[in-house]
Amino acid sequence: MTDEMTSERAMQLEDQYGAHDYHPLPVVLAKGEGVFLWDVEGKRYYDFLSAYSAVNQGHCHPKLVQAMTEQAQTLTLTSRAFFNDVLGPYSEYITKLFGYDKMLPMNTGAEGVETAIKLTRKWAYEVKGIPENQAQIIVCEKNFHGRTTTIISFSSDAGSHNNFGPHTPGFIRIPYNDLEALDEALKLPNIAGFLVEPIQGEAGVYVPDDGYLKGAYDLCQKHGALFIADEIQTGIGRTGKMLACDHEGVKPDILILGKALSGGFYPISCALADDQIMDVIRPGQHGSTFGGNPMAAKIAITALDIIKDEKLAENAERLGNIFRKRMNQFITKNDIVKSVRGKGLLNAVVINDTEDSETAWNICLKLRDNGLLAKPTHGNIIRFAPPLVMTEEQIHECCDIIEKTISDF
Ligand code: IF1
Repeated sequence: MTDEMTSERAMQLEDQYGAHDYHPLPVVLAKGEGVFLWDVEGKRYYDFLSAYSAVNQGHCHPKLVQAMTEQAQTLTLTSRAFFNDVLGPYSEYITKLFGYDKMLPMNTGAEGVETAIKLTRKWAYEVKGIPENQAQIIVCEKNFHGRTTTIISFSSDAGSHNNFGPHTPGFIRIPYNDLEALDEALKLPNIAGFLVEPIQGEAGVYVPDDGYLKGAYDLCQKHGALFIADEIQTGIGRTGKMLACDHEGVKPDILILGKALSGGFYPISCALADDQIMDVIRPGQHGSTFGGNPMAAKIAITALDIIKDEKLAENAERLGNIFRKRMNQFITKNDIVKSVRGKGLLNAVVINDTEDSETAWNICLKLRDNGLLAKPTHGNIIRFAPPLVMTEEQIHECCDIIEKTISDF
């Protein structure tokens, strides 16, 4: 009989037997439902991280529980060595929903990004005619696209990058939100594409100037390079539209989705593109054991249906405006919060302290005590990203908690 589980015991076990690749906020969660989480001792919290925007539909959404349970009792995995009866309908559904000829199913977000990189390089050699092994992909300073060896090769974050070499070549880093820099880089030889987050999440919810995405897209078109949008965190309703690119009417050449594509039930990602790009991949040139499995396909269809049926993008737009309005009013009444930024329900509050300070962390500890879970992205930036199923009454209650916590700080 294992000992009674307590928060203390859970943290001790994880510390002793788990790699220390994270520094979690000291809270141990045991149950989730909608916008709420409960810890081992039964204390309830508002979730303002949504598992980094993977739980846009709310924790344990009943329709996703039902879809996963039914498929789990029917057929979970065949591998792509054979066909299954769900991948086809899912492929049709998602390509028509986002307006692309084809989709390539993977699992984690990083695998979705790696797929986009491989598609871009192969397209560069076989369609654009760039000399073999010379393709360059432009990325941004402070990017976050995942943790694989190739992806961290172009990270500007020392902790993600250092001592994981030798690094994969073929990437050029430019400043984010800088069309001049992009235009200059696109003039360099052998440019295959530009990989960008429509809003930089981990960097601290950096929202680019209005027109940046459209300007970047147009520059890529002008120079014959692919515009590749990583909507793994900003997509699926999070920023108040189905995609963050929708705010500027931009349709990426390659669209990468993940996280909330599964509503937090299962790692599901994909890359979408039209035939001229997607058809460079021939049988046996890419794939994954779990990619496109029938359970993932069923969950993804349901997860997307929920976003549409419950109008969660519209809800995110409306509640995000209320949140930023409240925070901007609060800023005038205290000197700890410097600014608030974001789109829809992807927001961050900038604390009036240095990037290496503990202030944001300490505020998050107090928020936890007051029943709201959030996590700093840097020493002075706290991300606030609740599930998109929140109500207006709840967002006001959460603003009350945030304002009271910071005022008492
Ligand atoms: C961690 C945050 C980090 C992502 C974008 C691809 C991926 C992510 C825009 C990779 C993943 C997660 C990973 C997690 C923390 C979180 C994160 F920005 F969301 F906060 F790290 F930057 N593109 N983001 O945000 O997707 O392979 O994880 O499924 O690694 O610490 P993944």
